[in-house]
Amino acid sequence: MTDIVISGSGLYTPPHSISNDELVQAFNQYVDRYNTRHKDEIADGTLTPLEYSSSEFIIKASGIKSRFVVDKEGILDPRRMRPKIPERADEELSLLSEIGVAAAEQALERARRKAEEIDLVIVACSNLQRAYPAIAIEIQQHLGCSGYGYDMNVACSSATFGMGAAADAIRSGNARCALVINPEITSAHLNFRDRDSHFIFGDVATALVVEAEAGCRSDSAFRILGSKFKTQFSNNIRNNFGFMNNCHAETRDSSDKLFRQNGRKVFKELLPLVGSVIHEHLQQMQLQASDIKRYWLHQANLTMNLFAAKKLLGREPNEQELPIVLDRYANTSSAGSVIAFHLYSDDLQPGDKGLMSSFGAGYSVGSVILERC
Ligand code: CO8
Repeated sequence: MTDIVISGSGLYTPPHSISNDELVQAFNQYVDRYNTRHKDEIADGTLTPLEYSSSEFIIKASGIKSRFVVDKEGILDPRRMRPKIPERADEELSLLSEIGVAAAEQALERARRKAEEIDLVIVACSNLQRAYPAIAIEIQQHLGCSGYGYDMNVACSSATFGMGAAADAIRSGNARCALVINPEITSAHLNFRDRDSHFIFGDVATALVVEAEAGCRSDSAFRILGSKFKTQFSNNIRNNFGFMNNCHAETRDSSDKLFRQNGRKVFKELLPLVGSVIHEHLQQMQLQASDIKRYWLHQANLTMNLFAAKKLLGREPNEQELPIVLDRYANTSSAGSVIAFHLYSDDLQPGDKGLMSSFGAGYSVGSVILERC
């Protein structure tokens, strides 16, 4: 069977960072304004007042200290609480493509590939900015790639599922060299007025070049030893945004058309699923958890990652084994495990093994075992 490698990775980080204190200050100003505006209903008991958010809660519950965003001003304006992202003309490159291209160009350079050598572009992410034409085809055209491209969405697991799809396309002979791109403008799908979730997400884009090992020019490639995927339906992470919204003018802008979740239930239900998928994957590959030098896990919650790694290893993981980027990037949906891989893989030696795992809405879990070439 053809050996497939990740021959390069890329990361685009937006220019603005928002600290927990800045985010909480804007949220609390919004709360004050709301409670003042509705003081009569609150006084007569017909409306519950909104409660303050707190930086202490955010850091304790999630491990997140700050997040990068494409626009800071609009999010921190208590009268607006959403990013200011001007609409672009059809002739202009879309924002999702723009940040995807920035990550892709870096990945191509690391893989020592030219865009013309790419014959498959997969945009795999949670937050596609339009229905069609596919963002992947726009990027394909912009970069000058050949072959074909398509968008896919498996929420936070999109990156690993996208890598699997790219590897399958190369093995079957449909493609020779693929770009898997994860542009996430999560700030456009996040309800910054929701105390439970306003702190969770950040914007970013990542990209990977996936190709056959034979002919690979990169000196920092990772062989894909195997992958395992699992999905199981749940409503606990949900966003009802879609083209059917147009049929219901009354509810078109309601809060269920943005991200919402039952975080506690997600924690309880998803964690065992992640543990079992990774455990079974290691067993199938006849590997022990201790054979894995690095775990590039989905970056949603610090406690969750520490718990998952401890369960696998039977002891506390150290910082080298379990790199964390969510403290400064927050949850970047599909891109989280790829950021960890991009920033924390150069030091691994030939033969060292690492495991990338993403998990989230669906539910969905992806596990990919890699070996430094
Ligand atoms: N400030 C102060 N207090 C707060 C706040 C706040 N901001 N928010 C909640 N509280 C209070 C609550 O009211 C509650 O109070 P009480 O005990 O009196 O009822 C208390 O704090 C505890 O609240 P929770 O039980 O909600 O807190 P948790 O400890 O469970 O932490 C988390 C909440 C951080 C959400 C946690 O449950 C978590 O991380 N769960 C896992 C979530 C996860 O991994 N989700 C994956 C989603 S990502 C994905 O799949 C991609 C989707 C697509 C991306 C969309 C982009 C927008």
